[in-house]
Amino acid sequence: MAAAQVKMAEPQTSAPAKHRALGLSDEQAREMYWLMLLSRRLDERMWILHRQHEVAFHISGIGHEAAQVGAAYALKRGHDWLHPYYRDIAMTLTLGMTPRDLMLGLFGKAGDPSSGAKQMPEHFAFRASKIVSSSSPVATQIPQASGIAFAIKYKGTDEVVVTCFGEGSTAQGDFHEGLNWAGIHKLPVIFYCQNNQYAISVPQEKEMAVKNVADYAASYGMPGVIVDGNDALECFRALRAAVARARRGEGPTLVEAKTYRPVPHSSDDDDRTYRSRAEVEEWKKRDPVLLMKKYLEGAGLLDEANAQAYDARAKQMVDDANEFAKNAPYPPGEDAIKGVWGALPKL
Ligand SMILES: Cc1ncc(C[n+]2csc(CCOP(=O)(O)OP(=O)(O)O)c2C)c(N)n1
Ligand SMILES: [Mg+2]
Repeated sequence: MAAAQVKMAEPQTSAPAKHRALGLSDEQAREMYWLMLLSRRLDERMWILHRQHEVAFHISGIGHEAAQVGAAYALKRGHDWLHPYYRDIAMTLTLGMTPRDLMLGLFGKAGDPSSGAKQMPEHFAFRASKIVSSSSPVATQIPQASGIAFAIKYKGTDEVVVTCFGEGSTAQGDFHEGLNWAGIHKLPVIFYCQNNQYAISVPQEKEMAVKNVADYAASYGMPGVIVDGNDALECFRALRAAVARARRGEGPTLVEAKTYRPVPHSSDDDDRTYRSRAEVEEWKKRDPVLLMKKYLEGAGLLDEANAQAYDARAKQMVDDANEFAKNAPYPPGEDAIKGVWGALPKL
């Protein structure tokens, strides 16, 4: 099965009926934009907080907002599972985490729902939305997601699992083992690669010998789909189809969203050492938040006054989350052993 080729869209001109043809209401299309914008503003603040030495580390989802909001829209919140990776800020916001939740994690304060401030920032987890905590070694979430999908199949429910990772992570054995297992057992899991073309400083051609991550799907007996990762509606379309296939019991899908990371890999990276400013500027023309805004304007669903109101509301929520987390207490020292070894019998 060869990967389906999808043409990368030019900066989007209006296609007003596209979201309705996908079964999305005008309100839902606007909400997708809102979540992308909120994620962007929150993420920008997190960078600033790092540069002000308020927090120790940040790893960003900037540029991935369309890929994430589009995909999260295809899931039933609280019913389906997400085994995320560290860029999934917009995905976790869409599935019900709040800016306060995410800021508590960034500051490492008490009440951080991801890990009670034990993990590094952006190691998301949120029990109410079935968002599973991941480890730092990349790709470990992939076979674990297949394991969850195996349990779902064993229990006979109609839940599905989405797991996210970058294209560099496909160089790990875990990726291949996870897909192989899911392919053999026709498990209800979607492998969602957010291909931003780099693994820190390593470009894609030094990560893999094939052109597309989706090309690997054929080896594991599942469809491989390529989608424009800067187009939220296209990502929704691809994930919705993959989720429906998984729910029907037909097995896994590998979806590759082609996108770009216009910021450094993390707060501790200087991307000027491995890529040109011209390349970054070229991709900024296809900024997913701007593309979605243009789409809504073309569809007559957003004007300048609405857009400014959205921005003001996002800033207010980010300010609130920032203050809330900054002023929150650190967890007491004894919490370090809670939820880790605490449940084990004393030796
Ligand atoms: C097994 C392992 N090797 C190396 C690292 C260090 N590391 C953290 S993120 C990363 C890049 C991963 O690239 P990709 O999978 O493309 O995701 P992206 O960060 O580009 O979204 C690396 C090498 C790690 N966390 N785990
Ligand atoms: Mg990458």
